Amino acid sequence: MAQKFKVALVTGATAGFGHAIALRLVREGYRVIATGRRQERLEALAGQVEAGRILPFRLDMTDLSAIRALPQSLPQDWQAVDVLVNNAGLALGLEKAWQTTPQDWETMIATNVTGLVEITRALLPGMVARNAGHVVSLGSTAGTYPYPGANVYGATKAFVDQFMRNLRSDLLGRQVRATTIAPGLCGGSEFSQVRLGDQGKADAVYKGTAPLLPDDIAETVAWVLGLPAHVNINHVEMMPTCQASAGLAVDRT
Ligand code: NDP
Ligand code: 8X3
Repeated sequence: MAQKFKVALVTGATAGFGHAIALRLVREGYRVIATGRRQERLEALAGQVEAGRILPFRLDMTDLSAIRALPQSLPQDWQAVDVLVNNAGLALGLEKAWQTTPQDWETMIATNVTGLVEITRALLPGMVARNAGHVVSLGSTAGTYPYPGANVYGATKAFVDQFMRNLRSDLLGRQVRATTIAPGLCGGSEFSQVRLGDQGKADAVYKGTAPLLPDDIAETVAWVLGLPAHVNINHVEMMPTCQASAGLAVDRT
């Protein structure tokens, strides 16, 4: 089994996109290292597939020593990670910039930016040495289109997009690919519950809409990974049909 399947590491696999991506990549023929803070969710995920196809691996994206210890802290036959899916991330609050808390900003930056670059830095040398690999990161339409209350969250996602584009530059001449997937409104995950801290408010975000779903994101990840090795998708922006950019705002007071 060990050598038969390529290895993918998916961060934030305890819920939402990451959970769907992990299951999809098993179907695509990968062994998947599923990470997140909630160990019981990781165990339950592994229990959904054939033994040995998902390795539950508890990892807090704000724990820089644990991230830097990768991949040596993985079991030996899981250390050659072919695909990294940088999915773990969060938004906290929708307050205006002067009303938010510095702690919320720090948490978003620590998780969406610092954790993401650190795990990429930890796993890239192996990919470059093997001259094979693919890093897929979750950006967001919030990284391109500003909206009130997106302040630091949107900025973290803009960072992700530019970081991935710069990786492409560094990786020129290597068989290691880099892709950002930037979704818009997506339901079926814990994103809005985490952001707003209230299930009722979270449900209201999706009321009357047909949002993207985690399986749509997983499908897109499978697509970019499955393309021939000479094809690198740099950036995928995706929205549900019910969403479009809303234009510029004007204050007429
Ligand atoms: P969920 O809240 O459903 O899932 C987030 C995942 O990130 C969980 O598995 C959570 O695991 C993990 N996570 C959060 N903080 C940490 C941490 N400190 N250490 C380790 N893992 C962490 O959200 P989604 O699935 O919707 O979002 C996934 C990604 O997609 C995020 O980066 C998000 O910004 C992005 N995105 C989401 C959109 C949406 O509308 N839903 C649209 C565009 C982008 P645990 O709590 O167990 O640690
Ligand atoms: C999540 C999409 O529009 O809530 O990144 O910022 S949005």
